[in-house]
Amino acid sequence: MRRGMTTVMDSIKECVGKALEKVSIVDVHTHLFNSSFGELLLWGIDELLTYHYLVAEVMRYTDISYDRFWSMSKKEQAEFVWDELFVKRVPISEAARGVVSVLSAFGLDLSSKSLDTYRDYFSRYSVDEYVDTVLEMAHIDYLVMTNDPFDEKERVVWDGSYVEDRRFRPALRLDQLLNGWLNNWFTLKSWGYNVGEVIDSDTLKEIKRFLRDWIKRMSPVYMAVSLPPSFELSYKDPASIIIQEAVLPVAEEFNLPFAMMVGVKKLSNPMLRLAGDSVGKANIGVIEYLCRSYPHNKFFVLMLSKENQHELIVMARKFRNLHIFGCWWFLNNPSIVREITSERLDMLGFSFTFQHSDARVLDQLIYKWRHSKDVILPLLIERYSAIIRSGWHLSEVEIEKGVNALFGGEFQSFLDRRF
Ligand code: FIX
Ligand code: ZN
Repeated sequence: MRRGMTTVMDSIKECVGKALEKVSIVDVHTHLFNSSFGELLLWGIDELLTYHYLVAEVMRYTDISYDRFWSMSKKEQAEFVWDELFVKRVPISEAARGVVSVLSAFGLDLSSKSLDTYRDYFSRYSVDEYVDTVLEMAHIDYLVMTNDPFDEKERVVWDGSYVEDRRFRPALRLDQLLNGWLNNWFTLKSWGYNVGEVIDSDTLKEIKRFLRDWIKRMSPVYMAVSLPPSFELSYKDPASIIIQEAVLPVAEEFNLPFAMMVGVKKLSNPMLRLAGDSVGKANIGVIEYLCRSYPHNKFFVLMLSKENQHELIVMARKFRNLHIFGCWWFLNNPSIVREITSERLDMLGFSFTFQHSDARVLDQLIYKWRHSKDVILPLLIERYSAIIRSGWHLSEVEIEKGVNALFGGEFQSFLDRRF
């Protein structure tokens, strides 16, 4: 790219655009399932419209009771959302625009605003055809599921009908074990693990056996937990004890990252159910202490509060066993993705994972990645232009390599490292 500066800038735009179009994406955190999990895999227009982000948004425009909304069928809820957010108003919020992006990607006529026409279109696909189509359209190499052994519907699949699909990799989710110990220790006992409510050395030994059993069964990419903003390390807190005395030792044994998703205030508004969670600033000192005290463990972290982002990026500079990822949930809006990603590029170069989808509905992969690429395109053009202005000689291959790193390549390297 050694031509005159103007053509160089034009060719950077073209090269970055091409690299973003062709990159094969690793989606490091989703709530999707492969088709062997049956109805747990959500897809299609009615699931798109009843995504909990849109439920929270639609309830702001109405005074119907929450019970009245929840008493509607999925189809009626979808029609209610469609009418309020797409017929009566322009769908300009990120989650609403996402539905528009999906419908456009399939070339559907949006001027008709006919929900039944869209339903009819999607009804022509079998689930496996639709999985292939969506993963192809979104350029997904593989995605990581969220797998909870305590979820009855899911455990049945693991006990029998699970069929591996390399495009859907498991993650062992530990919220019920860690945050729900007092309610769930007896379930663990009923499964044959000789645990007691008091977390003594014998119970810790059995918790480790449970973890090893599920790691051998699932071959997870990582173990994960979502933690409240109030989470602190304390030998009075079951989650804190089990993390330090069981999860981290077993994670190190299998060289698995421990994913900590920090800052979710569960059920701020319980009437909204899954849509009722909110956010709080967490104590970055917890991440700092764990990364420093467990140098042979790998920590895969995202935080939900915008106020935590700067200090998390600085912490990632201090600890190579900390890999930060994604613009999570309330952060996954262009204005904030732009700000967070700019600072990460400035301070971490390529040593982070730009984004994840957190998709709950298969079709969302199409819009979440399209929208994210639209945000990062100008940021990368600006940085590559700046490095050329500073005198660097840049090749097309180097641009592609950088994009690959940010879309899962550096994550894969982090998985392979043993500290
Ligand atoms: O804990 C999590 O994995 C969160 O991402 C979810 O609980 C949340 O509902 C979500 O899907 C956010 O995007
Ligand atoms: Zn999630």
